[in-house]
Amino acid sequence: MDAVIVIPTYNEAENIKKLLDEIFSLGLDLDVVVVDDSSPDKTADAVEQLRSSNSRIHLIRRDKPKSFGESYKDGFEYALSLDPKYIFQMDADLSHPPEFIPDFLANIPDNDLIIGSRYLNGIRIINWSIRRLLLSLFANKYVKFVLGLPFEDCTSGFRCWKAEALKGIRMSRVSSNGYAFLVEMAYLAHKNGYVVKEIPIIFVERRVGASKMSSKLMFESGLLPWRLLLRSIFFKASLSGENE
Ligand SMILES: Nc1nc2c(ncn2[C@@H]2O[C@H](COP(=O)(O)OP(=O)(O)OP(=O)(O)O)[C@@H](O)[C@H]2O)c(=O)[nH]1
Ligand SMILES: [Mg+2]
Repeated sequence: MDAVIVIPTYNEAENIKKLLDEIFSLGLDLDVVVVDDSSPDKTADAVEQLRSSNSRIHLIRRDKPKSFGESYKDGFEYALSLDPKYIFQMDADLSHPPEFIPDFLANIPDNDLIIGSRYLNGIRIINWSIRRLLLSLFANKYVKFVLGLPFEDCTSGFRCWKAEALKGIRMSRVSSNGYAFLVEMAYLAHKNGYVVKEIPIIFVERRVGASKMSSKLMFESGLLPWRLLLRSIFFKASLSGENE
C-alpha cells in the first residue's frame, strides 16, 4: 500500500462523508484511519457506516481524555501497523482539499516530510478574518524565529511523512497538543536532520461545524518554543539528532 491518511475528528459528522468521498474518488492506493474522540455528534457512527462498504476506511474510537495530539499518536501507531510507504495528516473539516494529495505523493519519495504550506510564495487562505490571518502569520514567524525553523508554515496540519521517517520520531516524548503538537513534530523532524519540503496548498476555512482549537491550545503553542529550547539545552541528545 502506498499511503495511509490519518484524520483526527471531533464533531465532524457533517464533514467526514464528503471528505472521504473526495479522497477515494482520487482513485489512489491508500487507506484512511479516522481517529474519533467519542464525538457527541456521533461522527464515529457515520464513519462506521461508510466502513461497511469500504474496507479501506479504518476507525479508532478513543474513549480516553479528548486530545488532538494523543489522537494523532494513536492514529500514527495504527497507520504504521498497516505498513504503508507514506503517512498523511489531514483535518476532517474540508480545509485541506484532497486534490493536493497527488502533489504530496509526487514530492515525498525524495523527502522525509512534506508540509502543505499556506504561506509559501504568497498567502492562500479562503475565508479567514484578517484577525485570524494575522494571528496565524504571527504564530508562524514567532516559532520560526525562536526555534530557528526554516519553514514558512509550521502550524499546517496537512502533511505527508515517509513512514520510515515517522518511525524515527520518538512519539512517547511528544507531549503537546493542538497547534503545539504540529510545531513540535516539525521541530523534531528538523532536529533529526530530515529532508523537509514545503509545497503550496490552498486552505479553505471550515463551512460546517465548530473550531476546536481553543485559546488554551494557542497559549500552549506560545510557550512551546521555549519549552523545546530548554529541553534541548538540558538534554543534549536532542541536538545530536537522536530526538531525545
Ligand atoms: N480526535 C480529535 N480530533 C480533534 C480534536 N480537536 C480537533 N480535532 C480535529 O482536528 C482537526 C483540526 O481541528 P479544527 O477545529 O478544524 O482546528 P482549526 O482548523 O485550527 O480550526 P478552524 O479553522 O476553526 O476549523 C479537525 O479534523 C478536528 O475535528 C480532539 O481533541 N480530538
Ligand atoms: Mg479546521
